[in-house]
Amino acid sequence: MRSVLFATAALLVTGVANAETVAELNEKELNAIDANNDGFLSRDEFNAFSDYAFQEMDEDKNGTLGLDEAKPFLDIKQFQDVDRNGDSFISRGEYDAQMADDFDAADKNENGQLD
Ligand SMILES: [Ca+2]
Ligand SMILES: [Ca+2]
Ligand SMILES: [Ca+2]
Repeated sequence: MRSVLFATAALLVTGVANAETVAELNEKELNAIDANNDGFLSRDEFNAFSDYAFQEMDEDKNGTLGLDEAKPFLDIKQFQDVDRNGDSFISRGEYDAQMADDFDAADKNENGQLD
């Protein structure tokens, strides 16, 4: 599966709609997430960014993403992929699991950071 939520998060922070994977993020987008500007995206930086993105999406601040909240960013298929227990809400746990999977998938050489 593609890095759906990461793309979503990238969209929120950078306003760039077509970055579908980490690999497609350009230098400017990466810099927005790379807090210490070392040119690498560490897991901590990724988690901070992911937390920010969740809170931006969770408009009613109830700690889950409903279909209405996710609709601007995910199509129904993507939503269902992330909603692992099928209750029509993306919980924080489901979101974090997806983001962790996205990070692992993007970290091809498994050095704990994206470069
Ligand atoms: Ca960094
Ligand atoms: Ca919500
Ligand atoms: Ca769910």
